[in-house]
Amino acid sequence: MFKLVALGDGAVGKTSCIRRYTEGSFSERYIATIGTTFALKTLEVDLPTGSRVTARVVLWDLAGQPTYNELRRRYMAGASMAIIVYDVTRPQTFLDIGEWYTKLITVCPNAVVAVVANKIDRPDRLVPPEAGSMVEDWLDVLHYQTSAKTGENVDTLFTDLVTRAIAKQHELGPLDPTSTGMQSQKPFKLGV
Ligand SMILES: Nc1nc2c(ncn2[C@@H]2O[C@H](COP(=O)(O)OP(=O)(O)OP(=O)(O)O)[C@@H](O)[C@H]2O)c(=O)[nH]1
Ligand SMILES: [Mg+2]
Repeated sequence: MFKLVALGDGAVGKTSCIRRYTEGSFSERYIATIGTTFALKTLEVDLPTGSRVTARVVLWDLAGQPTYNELRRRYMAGASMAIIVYDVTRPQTFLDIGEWYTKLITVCPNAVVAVVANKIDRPDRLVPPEAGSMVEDWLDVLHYQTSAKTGENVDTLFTDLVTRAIAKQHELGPLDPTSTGMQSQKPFKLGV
């Protein structure tokens, strides 16, 4: 069982990427995530050693709005993977990536991280693909260009992350079973 957290500014498409991956659907309507929610996914992963394993992933979807900073810090604990998402039509969301990365690495220094350039289907794209490649070298993270709308690269993104997380777990040894956050914490909503 692996824990993944989704980070990034409000409305960049964190919920949409998770929904596309776990349910195969997409909605144009923006409904800001309140507090946290989670989804589960079971997948088969081919390891570089040639063996095939079944992995279970808990995908925590954390609200991007700044009010939830404290909550987010608590929910990042124990994550072995993270996606940091930005919206290619809003440069500010790209500029905020460094800050998200710092927040994450302070809590989860061993997490496998992917920076995700989302909404690449949009004709009004402003952040070019080269900017994402620069981040890959700068922060030593994986980098993907996705569209939750068309589904482009979404499966690849998550499958690669899980494959890397499994490889890393082999390097570091097994994690504390309570660290998925499932045993000790329940998702809850704020403001309702
Ligand atoms: N065209 C296009 N629109 C997208 C894509 N991904 C998300 N959107 C739209 O962007 C808006 C925000 O998406 P969400 O997935 O709710 O964003 P979020 O990052 O979860 O936002 P918070 O929960 O507020 O942090 C919605 O209207 C989505 O339909 C995409 O790949 N392409
Ligand atoms: Mg959301």
